[in-house]
Amino acid sequence: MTKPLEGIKIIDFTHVQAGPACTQLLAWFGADVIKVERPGSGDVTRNQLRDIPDADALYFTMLNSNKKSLTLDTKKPEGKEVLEKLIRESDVLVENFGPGALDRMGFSWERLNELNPKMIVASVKGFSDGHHYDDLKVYENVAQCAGGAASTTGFWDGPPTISAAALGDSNTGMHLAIGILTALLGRDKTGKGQKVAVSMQDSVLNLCRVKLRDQQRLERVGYLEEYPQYPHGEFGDVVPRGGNAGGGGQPGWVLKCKGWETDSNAYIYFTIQGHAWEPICKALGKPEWIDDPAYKTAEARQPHIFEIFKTIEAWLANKTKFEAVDILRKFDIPCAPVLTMKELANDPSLRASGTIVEVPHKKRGSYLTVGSPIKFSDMKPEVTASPLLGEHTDEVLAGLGYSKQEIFNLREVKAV
Ligand code: CAO
Repeated sequence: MTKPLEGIKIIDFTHVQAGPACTQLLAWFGADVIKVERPGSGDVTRNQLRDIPDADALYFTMLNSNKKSLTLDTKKPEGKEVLEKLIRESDVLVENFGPGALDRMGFSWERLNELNPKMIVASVKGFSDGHHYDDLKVYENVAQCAGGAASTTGFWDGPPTISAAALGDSNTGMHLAIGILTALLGRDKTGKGQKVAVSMQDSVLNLCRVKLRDQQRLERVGYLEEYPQYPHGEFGDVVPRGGNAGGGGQPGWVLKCKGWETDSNAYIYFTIQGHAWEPICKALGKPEWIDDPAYKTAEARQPHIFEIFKTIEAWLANKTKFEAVDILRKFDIPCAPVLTMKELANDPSLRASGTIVEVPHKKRGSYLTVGSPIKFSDMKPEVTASPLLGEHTDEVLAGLGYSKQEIFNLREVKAV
């Protein structure tokens, strides 16, 4: 089958993580993504945290698969001219420069819309347009702090904490991809392009939706019954950090398994789902808890939830995290081992599903990456290597009608 986004041409003016994650996703699904990079240096991540001296860093290769690379100095008049040609025949331009950079380059939304009224112009910024911080440059952890994730992550007696998941970067890229696809569908109806903007703060906050729920509940009733602070601790006037408590109505915690003394990941996440209480008691060998009024309901259990978790940990003491889950799954208890990156990298199920893929690369040899987390019945997105810097410059320029001599001339003035 032809891929659904085949025929959609995207100018990928992105760098670092938030923008590249978006355009990589669109490339997996068939879009022709041309990454425009500064001659000589390219995306800064090509050089960041290198593990092989002369080869593109994994930071770059894992966020730029399936793309083409065109080097172009868009501050030089010759480079601007090439970009204008590209804009005239592209469907989407995606960028995540610092505030105002595209305008300073001479490509404001008005200008882009004038050059190609059908083009969708998609941007990531740290804060939304008009926000009182909209002049700030933003990286991942800054966004996690600005979007409410840091103040609500971690333990109550520790500082605000950053998640390892890229809530500010890749998450914002995924939001932008949804915006772009929506605008493409819109264009089918109206014939017009539009500007799509996503801020990192908004994208983080969107994922912290339940914490805004909790803020309102706290203001109304003064406590949050599913947090570890309830009923013995104190609540202030802001949503506290809840450690490893469940975010919904199901209490849960990270519990020690056999070997935790030496293995920092010998843990499972255990959820006490209300209707699973009976199977939990059976699995733990505590049938007497099933009808005991002190344990029978979620409300009754909450005051001594940590005593219950301790009992479960005693049960787990002679079971590895994998053995424990193998027993608990038979009782339909929502749980999972705490998996390390090493375990995930070697997980046969993730390899089989295409979620972890091995990609051959011209300079690096093979490397592992995360493939499409979205699965389709009629398409298996194939991951191909990220491009070398400027690998497709000649091909893209020839496609725009430039002759060999003209390409040579562009090289002479260092525009490509
Ligand atoms: N040719 C010539 N110039 C180019 C170019 C090209 N091909 N590509 C980029 N540039 C220039 C831009 O025009 C800009 O120049 P000016 O600042 O002189 O106008 C400059 O390179 C890029 O600026 P920047 O602000 O984007 O880069 P930075 O390294 O200073 O900041 C970042 C990086 C990520 C903080 C900033 O881009 C940003 O805030 N982006 C929006 C939020 C975002 O996406 N952050 C997530 C990054 S992932 O962690």
